Amino acid sequence: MTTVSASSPSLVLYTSKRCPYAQRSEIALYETNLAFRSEHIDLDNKPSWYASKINPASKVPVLVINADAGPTTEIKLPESLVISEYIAEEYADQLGESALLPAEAIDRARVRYLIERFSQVIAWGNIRSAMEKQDAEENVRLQEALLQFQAMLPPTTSGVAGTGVGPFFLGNRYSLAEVAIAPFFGRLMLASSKGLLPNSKVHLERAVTTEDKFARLNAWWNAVRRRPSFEKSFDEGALVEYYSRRVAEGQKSK
Ligand SMILES: N[C@@H](CCC(=O)N[C@@H](CS)C(=O)NCC(=O)O)C(=O)O
Repeated sequence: MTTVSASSPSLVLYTSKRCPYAQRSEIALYETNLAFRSEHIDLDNKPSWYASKINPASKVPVLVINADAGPTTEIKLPESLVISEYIAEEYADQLGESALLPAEAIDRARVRYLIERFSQVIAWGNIRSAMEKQDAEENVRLQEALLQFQAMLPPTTSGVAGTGVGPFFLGNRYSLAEVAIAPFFGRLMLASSKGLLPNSKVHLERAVTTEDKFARLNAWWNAVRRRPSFEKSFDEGALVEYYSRRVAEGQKSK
C-alpha cells in the first residue's frame, strides 16, 4: 500500500466502536494509511464538554485536523461522509489508483449515488428496529432491500470505467462506496448470524452467504469484510454485547 507523506497533519478521531458512522471514518483513515489517535466517547455517558468543545450536534465521529497545533489552527470536522470524502480528496494524488474516489466526476457521482441509495433501501433505523422489535416481517423486507442493493452492483466480469473486473462496485477498485456501506452491512450480517434478528421467516446472513440468488452480493461482501481496514475497525464482541442488551430491553418493553 502507498504510504502518505510523513508531513500529514496530526489527526484525532472522536469515535465509538458501536457507531457505524464512526466506523466509516476509521475505515477511510486505515485505507489511506494515515496515523491517527482515537478518542473513544462513551455514548451512554457522554462527557459534558463534548457538545460545547467538539461537536455542537453532540455526535461521533469528529475528525480533528492539525490537532497538535492548538485551538486556533485545528479544524474539527463532524459527519462521517464529510470526513470520509475529505480524506478521499485530500490524499487522492498521493494514493493514485488506490484513492477512495476515482478521477472521473461521473464515477464519483455513481459512488455517491450508491451510498445514498443504500441508505434509502436499507436504513439504519430499519436494521435497529428489526433487532429491537424482533419483527420477522422486517427481515422479509430487508431481504428484498438486499436484492435491490445487489442489483446495483455491476457483474464481477464486466469492470467499470476502466477499473478492471472484480468484486467491488468499481470492479477491482475499492472505493468510498465500500467505506460508507460496509459498517451497516456488517452489522446486519452480524445481527443475523448471532441470532439478534428474528431469523424466522428469513435468515438474512445464511441467505446472503449460501443462496445462489445472492451470489453477486456475497462476492462483494466477502471482499469487503476481509479488508484489514474493516477487520481492524469492526469490534464484533463489543457490538454483540451492546445489541444483545438492546434486544433484551426491546423485549422487556413489549
Ligand atoms: N449523520 C451523522 C450521524 C452520526 C451519529 O448518529 N452518531 C451517533 C452514534 S451512531 C451519535 O453520536 N449519537 C449521539 C448520542 O448517542 O448521544 C454522521 O454521519 O456522522
